[in-house]
Amino acid sequence: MNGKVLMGMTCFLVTLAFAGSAADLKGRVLDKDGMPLADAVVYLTSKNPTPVTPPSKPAVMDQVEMTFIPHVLPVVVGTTVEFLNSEKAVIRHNVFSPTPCADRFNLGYFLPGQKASFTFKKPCRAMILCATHQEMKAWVVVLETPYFAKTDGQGVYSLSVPPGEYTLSVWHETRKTEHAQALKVSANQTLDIRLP
Ligand SMILES: [Cu+2]
Repeated sequence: MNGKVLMGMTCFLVTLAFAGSAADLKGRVLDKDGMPLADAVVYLTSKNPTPVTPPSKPAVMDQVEMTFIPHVLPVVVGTTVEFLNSEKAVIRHNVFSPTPCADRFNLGYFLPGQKASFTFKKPCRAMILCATHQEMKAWVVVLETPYFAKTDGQGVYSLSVPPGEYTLSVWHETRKTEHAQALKVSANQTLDIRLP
């Protein structure tokens, strides 16, 4: 093996090693008073987007005691979401979305133990409603990036991302516009994000 080939291989291996090392990004999403915001979706996009691969198994949004669980479901484009009905009583749900990028789908009525599904083919902030229970509301946040996380009850998010330059965005149902800021990721870091 000559020196040139060896050097080429070494460069290739170093590149591989670098591409494989992801940095951990974590922190909290807070409102302007410093109170934590649950169910916010934090996601990173870049000029060279990473293609997304929908999961082979569907994502799940259940309905229990006339509540959608989870309240916010972030997925990548192409993901099929199964809507379940896990009511103990005989309660019919009729899941639909009034949102155009979710084709204003309407899954019709289904009973406990039955399910219906929809595949989200476009980036979307799809509002999910039930035609029979006006108080029921949820969101499917359809993203074009694999780098996202949802905040927990304490407003905490955590994700892993390859080093690089990104736009960090935050969606929250109470905000009309999404927060966006430039972010350079080079190592593990903690970042609290305040929404106006
Ligand atoms: Cu319902």
